[in-house]
Amino acid sequence: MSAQKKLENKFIVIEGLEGAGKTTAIRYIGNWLAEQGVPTSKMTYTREPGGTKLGEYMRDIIKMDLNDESLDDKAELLLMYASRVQLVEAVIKPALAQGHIVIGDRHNYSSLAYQGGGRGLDMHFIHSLKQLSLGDFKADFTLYLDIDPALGLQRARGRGELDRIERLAIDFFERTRQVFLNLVADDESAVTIDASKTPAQVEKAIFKQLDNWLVSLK
Ligand code: Z5A
Repeated sequence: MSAQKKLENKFIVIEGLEGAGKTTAIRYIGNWLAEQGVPTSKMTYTREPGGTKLGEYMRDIIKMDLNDESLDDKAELLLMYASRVQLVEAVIKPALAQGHIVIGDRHNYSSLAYQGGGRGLDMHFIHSLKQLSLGDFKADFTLYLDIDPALGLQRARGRGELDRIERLAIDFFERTRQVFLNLVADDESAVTIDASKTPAQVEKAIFKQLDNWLVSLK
């Protein structure tokens, strides 16, 4: 079977802390897919929160700074899921059904890591919410870009002002990172990439992991 055929209907997700280089890595994934003969017309890119008209409104709310009212942690989680369900049902599933490869900038791991690890919300609650709203739907392959939070935030800072979540204390991101690492360790369809390396080294590592994954596909 050709590589292109094997890759049809696959959902690849990139995860990581801010400044890990997800945006950059997504370009590398697109280049790798093109090398496998996948036409760009068969690649669908998504981001979370967001990726749909309604989801982008929710993203604005999530990032919004309200001086006189703070977003409750559970409300934040529910907004992440509202945005995700809208994206999965309106964009991701239809694209996969048409044989597209979907490349997602963040997905379910982010809620477990940020809202579960960072905010300290109950993991069972998040797992139940995921199961109730999306059932067994999950990424076929997850690339987690691992970075020391201090370095990630330094990179993010170089790009402009930090948002509401990015301004949280460093231990929030340490807890978030730990959950990401635990999730990858327990998931055979997920790998860790050392994102502290140079862009060229990160690109090489991503290509290598994608090559290995492709070989494993039937
Ligand atoms: N969030 C959540 O809490 N729960 C959820 O369920 C979901 C999300 C889905 C989304 O913000 C926020 O929502 C995020 C998590 C939370 N909040 N925080 N904090 P976002 O989408 O706006 O932000 P992001 O996902 O964190 O993306 P980012 O900040 O743009 O990071 P990035 O895409 O990983 O980084 P980048 O833009 O590719 O790179 C950052 C800079 O580093 C840039 O100048 C690059 O040129 C540079 N860079 C990239 N790679 C390298 C290497 N290898 N070396 C040196 N410099 C590099």
